[in-house]
Order: sequence, then structure tokens, then C-alpha cells
Amino acid sequence: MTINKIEQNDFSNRRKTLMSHNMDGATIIAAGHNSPRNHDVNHQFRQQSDFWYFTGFEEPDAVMVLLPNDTKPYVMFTTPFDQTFAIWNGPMEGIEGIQNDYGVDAAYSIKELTHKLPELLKGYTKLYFSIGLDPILDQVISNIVTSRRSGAARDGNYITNIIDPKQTIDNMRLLKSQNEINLLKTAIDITTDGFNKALNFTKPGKFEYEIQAELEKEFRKAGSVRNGYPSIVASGNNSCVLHYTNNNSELKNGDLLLIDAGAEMDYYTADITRTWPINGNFTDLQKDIYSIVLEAQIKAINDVKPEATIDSINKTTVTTLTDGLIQIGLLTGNTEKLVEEKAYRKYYMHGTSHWLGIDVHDAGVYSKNNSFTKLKPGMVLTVEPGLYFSKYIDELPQEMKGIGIRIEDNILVTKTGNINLSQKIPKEIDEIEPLIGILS
Ligand SMILES: [Mn+2]
Repeated sequence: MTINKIEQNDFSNRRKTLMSHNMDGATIIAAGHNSPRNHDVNHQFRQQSDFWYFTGFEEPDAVMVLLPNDTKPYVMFTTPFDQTFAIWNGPMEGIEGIQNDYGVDAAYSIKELTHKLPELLKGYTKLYFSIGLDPILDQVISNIVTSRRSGAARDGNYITNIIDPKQTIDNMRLLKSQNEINLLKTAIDITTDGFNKALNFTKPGKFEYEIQAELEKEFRKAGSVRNGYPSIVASGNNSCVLHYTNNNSELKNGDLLLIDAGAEMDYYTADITRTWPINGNFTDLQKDIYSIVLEAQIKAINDVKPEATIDSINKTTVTTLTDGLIQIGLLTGNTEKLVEEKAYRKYYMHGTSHWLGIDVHDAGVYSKNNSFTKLKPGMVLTVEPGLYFSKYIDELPQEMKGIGIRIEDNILVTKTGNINLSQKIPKEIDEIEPLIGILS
């Protein structure tokens, strides 16, 4: 399997594009910080997505500064190399490493930020900076603004605008390059292997975490160092819980198993869901409900093409789901009217699609000023209809309670329509059933 990494050249081009949008100001983006778990143990660190997108640098506590009018436009503040730290915690780039390997024009110690950053920003009256993401950097910037303003009586050169660069960055991240698409494909192929193993190991009496282990073993074996989000391995009524992550129940004969998971590959993640019967055979009722969701999903995927919107795809989905809910007797009346009233919301309470990329719910708006973002070639989105008949909905017929079904694929928009990047994971009933439990 070829693993295409995002190269220094890609990061450099991204910075150039961002600077071309923000020529009249300095752009400042902070890296993430470690988050303590307890005592001297941190949660696993993963770089802040925007910072990584422009730098490829994976250490915490750094700050990127882009100065388009300077001869040295790409500046980085980072933690200097520390021998003790390196011995205890592993390799770190330090000032020298970041200068040699990351294409920065100038690098300084993060400890110098408060006195060096005001110097660097001297020639700029506009800052592109997202306030409210990093309280420490907010304070540093606020101090610079205050000090420049108090000096303004003499030179008139103070900071007049602080503009959030988010919209520009989101628009960039929304359109994927070929390298990014390749990485997403790799992440999806790895996830495919995991789903196949999970299918093969499903059997009544096992626990959700055992299936999770088989799934994630394939992720790790193939070179994915972490998931894009915590895996949902949900059996029985847990499949109706959208954000279920306990993954500690026993698989019961006659119940369904829903898995929503994605391997991350060099910062790009898959996001795939399948649902199957634990004992290898759908009951007639499960089949009926599954078929409704599958039909909605296939119709929605057919709708993915340039000029369509996440809203138009959602309309197709909820229309099909509403028809299905009428068929199985949970809704009565006219489809169009029921769709308008959002009567389906009781059993389908989430959206049909979201952008996919560095973040599982990736950057990019769905609509602005009441106009929906039109799909363009190079965008990647999920299509994930579902129906959830929670045991907590009292009025549901007993036999329906605990049936939760979602089917989710990852779709690349192309010039002529789309490519379903996760189509290799089976979802037709007669394809799925023979694979269940054959290795358990
Ligand atoms: Mn999703």
C-alpha cells in the first residue's frame, strides 16, 4: 500500500496561498497544548489541525507567524531542544531542527514570544488571528494591541484590525489536493480491512471491546497511529445512542451491531459506519428497516455531484426515510408534508452529511447567508442516513425497540459526479450475512 505523505512542498504552497489572501496583514496561528489526564500524565497529543495544515509540525506550544511584507516571511516560535526532556519524552526538533527541516525563515524560542512578537509585528496594522482559541496567545496579542495604541500618539502606527482567518482557511481545507485524496483513500482502505475483520469476528457472547480490538488491530497493523475519533462499537439498544463509546456490552443473539469508526493516516481520517446482525441473519423486521436506510443512502449518494448541496442531499435522504417510516407504520400522512414538519426527527435526529478530511467533521461552512455551499470536485463528504428506535421511546412497538441502523460512506465529488471511496465495505444484505462470524 503506497502511503503518500503531505510533503514540505505542500505545506509551503498552503502558506503561500494563505499569505496571498492575507497580503495586508500578519497571520498568527497557535499550535495545540498538552492536556493533563492526571498528575504527570497527559492525554495523547495531536496537533491543532489548522496549525498542522500550514506547518506539518507536530510538537505542542509553538506559534506560526506569517509576515508577507518581510524578507523572512515564515517565522516559528517553538520549544528549544532540552536534553532531559528528550531523554524522558523522546525526540524534539528545537530551534535548529525546525530551521533545518520545516522550511522556516526564522525560528525563536517560545519563551521569547512576548518580546519578539511585538518587534516582528511592527510594520503591520492588520492581524489575521482567531481570538478565543488560545487564552495565552490572546493575552499576548492583547498586550501588543494595547502597547501599540498607547504609542500611537507619536507614530500613528497601531493595530486597527484583527480579522479571523478562519473563513479563508476553511475554504482552503474544503478543497482537497490529490495528495490529500490519496491519504484519505489510504485511511479508508485501512478502515475497510478493519470492518471486514470486525464482521468476521462478530458472534453472540463476545463483548463490544473484543470486536473493537479486532477492528483497531487492522488500523495499527497498517500504519495508522491513531483513530480519527473514538470508535463506536454499539450492540442492541446502544446502536441507538449516537455518541456511544463505552463499548463494554455483551453481544446478544438477535441484536444488531453498529460500528462507526475511522483510521487516521498522516492526519487524514476515514469515517465509516456499518450495521449488521450479531448472529449472522437479519430478522424480517431488521431487514425491512435496514432496507429503508440503505435505499435512502444509495439515493443520496447518487445525488452527490457538482452544484448539489448538503441540503439537497439531506432532502433526498429524509424523503426516502419518511416514505419508509410510513411503510412500517410509524408515520401516517403525506410524505411531503411530513418531511416539511420534520416528523422523521424522532427517529433520525442528525444530519446526512458533513465534510471529511483532517478533522472527522472537517472545516468548511454548509451554508452562508441562507445559501448552501455548492459541491465542487475535490470536496469529500460523508453520506450517513440512519434510523434509531431507542428503547426509551415509549410509544414504539416492543419488537422495534433497540434497533439502531446507520450506513455511512465517504464520497469524493468529481467533475462528473462522485466516487464512493468506501464502496469496498459490503452493505447489501446478501453480501454482509455470509461474512459474519466466520473467524470467531
Ligand atoms: Mn460521520
